[in-house]
Amino acid sequence: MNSYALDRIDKETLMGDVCHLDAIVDLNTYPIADPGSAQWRACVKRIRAWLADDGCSVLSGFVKPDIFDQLQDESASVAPAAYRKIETVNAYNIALDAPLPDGHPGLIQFERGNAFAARDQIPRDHIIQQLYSSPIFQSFIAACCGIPVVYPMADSLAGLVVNVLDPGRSHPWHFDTNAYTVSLLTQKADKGGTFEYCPNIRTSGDENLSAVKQVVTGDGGDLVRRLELQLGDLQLFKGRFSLHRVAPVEGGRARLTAIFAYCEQPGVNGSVSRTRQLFGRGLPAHEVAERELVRADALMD
Ligand SMILES: O=C(O)CCC(=O)C(=O)O
Ligand SMILES: [Fe+2]
Repeated sequence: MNSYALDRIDKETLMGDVCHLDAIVDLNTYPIADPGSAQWRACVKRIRAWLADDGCSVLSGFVKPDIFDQLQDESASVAPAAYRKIETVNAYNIALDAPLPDGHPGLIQFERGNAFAARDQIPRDHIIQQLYSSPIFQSFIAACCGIPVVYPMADSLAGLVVNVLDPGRSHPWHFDTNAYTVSLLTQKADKGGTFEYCPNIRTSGDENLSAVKQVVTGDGGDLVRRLELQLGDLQLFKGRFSLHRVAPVEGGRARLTAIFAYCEQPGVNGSVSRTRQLFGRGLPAHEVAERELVRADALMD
């Protein structure tokens, strides 16, 4: 790895970035602003070990407690703008009439009740926008994922979203399109809204349909782990291989998470159909992406 890809960025930008991060991140516990230092390496090593073992790593108290109120208020302010459309889906997010053999877990259908506020609906000065765009944060994320560099998406909708789960709603069992997902809890539900996941239940070469079927039919048993995330916790998660869901939210308050989507190549946009499904609209850039879609693996979704 080169100097954590920061050599591409001028010094002034980096110093400004450190100042921003110092106001947001608990840099004593998570020394991300000092790339390559012994503390930074130790922190990255710990996170990579968790990810390899569990498919998930939670950085508790990543955000400083003195900005919890701001973090929560900001995401609560964009939540009303989220595109709300209750949909019927399957764990692979493929067409409900896709030809699948009898007994296939993709035939099990769920109600997807979460809604996404898109990046262009989140003010540029919000904490989550600053984190998403931070070169130092990106460099730390790349190292944790074991890749030389990550890029923010070119997509001005899907790159950064607030995932809104209103009371009574859930985000059902699914796999993500990205290998890694980075998210930050910005508002906790009063009750419910537990994150549940099955570490590395499939690989790029093996769908492991029987285990997936067990989980999606409610018989997951020991395959399922549960996480009670707290406000300000950063979560790194291997969502392409680990089936996961957010259980129904109870009480009077929505559960909110910021989801940071990064790619290994610059210039990536989502596909037209997925963009319309998630946000109820698309942009010209999505038409181009549709024609030039590059696949990273041969999995079905
Ligand atoms: O909001 C969460 O904690 C999980 C969201 C998720 O799984 C997703 O957006 O794919
Ligand atoms: Fe997901």
